[in-house]
Amino acid sequence: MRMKGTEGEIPDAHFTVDKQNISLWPQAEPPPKSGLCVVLRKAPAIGAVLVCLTLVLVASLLLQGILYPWFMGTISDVKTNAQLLKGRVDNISALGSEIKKNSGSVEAAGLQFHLVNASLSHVRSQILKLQTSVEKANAQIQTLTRNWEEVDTLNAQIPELKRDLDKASALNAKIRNLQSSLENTSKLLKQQSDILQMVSRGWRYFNGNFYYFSPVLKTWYSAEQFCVSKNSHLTSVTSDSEQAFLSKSAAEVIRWIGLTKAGTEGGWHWIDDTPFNKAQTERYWIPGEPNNSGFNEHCVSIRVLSLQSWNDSPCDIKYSFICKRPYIPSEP
Ligand SMILES: [Ca+2]
Repeated sequence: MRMKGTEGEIPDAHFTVDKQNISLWPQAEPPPKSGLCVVLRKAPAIGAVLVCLTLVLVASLLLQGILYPWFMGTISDVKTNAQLLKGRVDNISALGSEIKKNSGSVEAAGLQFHLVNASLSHVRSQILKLQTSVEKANAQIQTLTRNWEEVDTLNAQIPELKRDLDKASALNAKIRNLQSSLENTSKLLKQQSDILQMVSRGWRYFNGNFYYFSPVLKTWYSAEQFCVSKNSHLTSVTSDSEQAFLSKSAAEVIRWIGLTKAGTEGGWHWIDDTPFNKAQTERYWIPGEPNNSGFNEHCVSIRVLSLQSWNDSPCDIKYSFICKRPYIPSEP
């Protein structure tokens, strides 16, 4: 061991301990072991040994007094640090378990996050669709608004339109009347046309009937056959005006009419099936007629220009004759 003092004042002290032998020397290099036995043998050296031992004891005591508390303090510090470390390790373990626990939650949270993201995307697309729908609805609302404004304009025009409609209704009524008049005129024209057509064929029109005054002479039956061939019969007489018309138109030429007793038991009848009115026709006979001269006068003719113009004659005599045909308006 080497104890170093203040440089220049105290020289370094050197010593060795070897099997209960302590050697001291003043210089850096120790003396050779062969010299130790020499020292032990020397009495004055014992005091130095004692001094050395004393110094060793003092040094040991000093070391024990200084190092032990330091060592114990260090141990205590180590223990404290170890406890602190243990506490931290425990905390770290607890944190690890917490982290493990939380990692599952983090995964679940991640999954939830993805789901939420997907839902958000869906919601965004729905929002976009809704925006599109809202835009379309707005456009339709604007169109409806414009249409409504047009409806308002039309509503404002309704009174005027109603007046026009009333005028149109009045015009329609006039047109209907005109149409009716035109139809009547058309009927009359058609009737005139029919009459003219019949007149052009030699017939005369009177009070709804056509009459044909034949220029040729035929027996009563042949005359009737001729009339039938012209869609008519020998004429009947149903009124004073007709009787006056026939006697006047006969122009004092003897002409057969359609009254006969032939085919019956003495009774007069009209060949066109008009009911015979004996009371009304009494005044149409020439006074003294019918006399049934020779009991053979079964057919009637008009002989004179008078309301009393009828005479019964034999049916096979050839006279002129009068056919009668009701006027039936033809379809337009
Ligand atoms: Ca007669």
